[in-house]
Amino acid sequence: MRSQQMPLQAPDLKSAYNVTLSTEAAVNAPINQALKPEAKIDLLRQMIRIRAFEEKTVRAYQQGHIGGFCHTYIGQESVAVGTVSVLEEHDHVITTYRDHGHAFPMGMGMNECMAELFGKYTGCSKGKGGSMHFFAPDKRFWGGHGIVGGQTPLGAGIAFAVKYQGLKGSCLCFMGDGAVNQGAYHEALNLAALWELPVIYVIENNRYSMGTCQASSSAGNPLAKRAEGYGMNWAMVRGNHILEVRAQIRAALEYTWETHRPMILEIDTYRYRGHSMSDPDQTYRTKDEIAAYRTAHDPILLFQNILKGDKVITAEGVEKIEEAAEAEASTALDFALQSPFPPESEIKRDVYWEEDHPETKTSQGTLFFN
Ligand SMILES: Cc1ncc(C[n+]2csc(CCOP(=O)(O)OP(=O)(O)O)c2C)c(N)n1
Ligand SMILES: [Mg+2]
Repeated sequence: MRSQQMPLQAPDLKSAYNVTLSTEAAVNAPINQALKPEAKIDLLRQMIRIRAFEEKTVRAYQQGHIGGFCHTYIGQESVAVGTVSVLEEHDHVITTYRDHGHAFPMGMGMNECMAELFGKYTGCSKGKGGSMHFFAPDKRFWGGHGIVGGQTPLGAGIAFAVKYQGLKGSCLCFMGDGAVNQGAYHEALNLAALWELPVIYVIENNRYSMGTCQASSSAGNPLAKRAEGYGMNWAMVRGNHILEVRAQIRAALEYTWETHRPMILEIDTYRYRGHSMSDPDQTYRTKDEIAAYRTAHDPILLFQNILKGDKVITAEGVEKIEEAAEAEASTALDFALQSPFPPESEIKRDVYWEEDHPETKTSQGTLFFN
């Protein structure tokens, strides 16, 4: 049976694409067993860098340096870092507006990202995209999308391109739990299943969307089980454990590379701050709930403790990583502060292809209003 979720068991990883792995099976997966101590430390470093960047971001926002929407990823770091760490050269990533955490593992730098937040010309989208539009197509990172679910058909399109070019690759299309009811997502699932596209929809289920929780907004649980309606495989992942994320994503990748079929992974995770910087987050959950999660399940602390227990790193080693990440984020802050804003003459550039390339214009009508 292709489309059923199997019970928890120690699986043969080659066929584990429709199995929720036990922690033990995930930790012992070949992809994790192959990790050298330095590579494990690097996973920890990447998570700490994201958090250091975002803690600076929060303060900069509160000080009025950042305008518009801004959504932090604090608490979810193991998902992006774990996922990206098992990608191969023809795999692509596309995500939501909560994109800071995916950008760095995909190879973007703190300077270009901080400058983008500040609306500066040195930003990755020349200061015209902001927090929701970190982009690096040259690194196979396709952004940063502000419309809930808007990236899901694009993810199918990227997967189509990979398959069309005959490459062994997949598209990892990240989305929130609040995106599962968008029509575009279901249209994308239908085409992905029908055309057998190597796309993995990764639902980062942080339990809340905007001002509401999953139980109040979405019918059916688990959300990934909806895959069965499209004849697709699905699996659940405990997202705060980076090794579990790595093992399960890798199994899904191998499945999509081999079969070209799509699947859905639902990753249980948690964000510590409100939906966005303008969401005070006091109406739908308690501070105690956040504190309890943070104490018992924080992905960085969890992995740090595993590495300390295995004598891969010492407390001093962790401190050094934290200091380096803090220094890198401070440098990015200075870079952003000192960078210029885009000139007014650039305001319409890089928005519509036809505006920048009038010789190729085929449509009539108005692109910009005066
Ligand atoms: C089509 C559309 N509808 C509404 C919004 C406003 N909006 C932005 S994020 C969001 C909630 C999304 O929650 P979820 O998918 O769980 O992601 P999270 O923010 O938790 O990462 C809403 C309703 C939007 N951006 N796009
Ligand atoms: Mg959510």
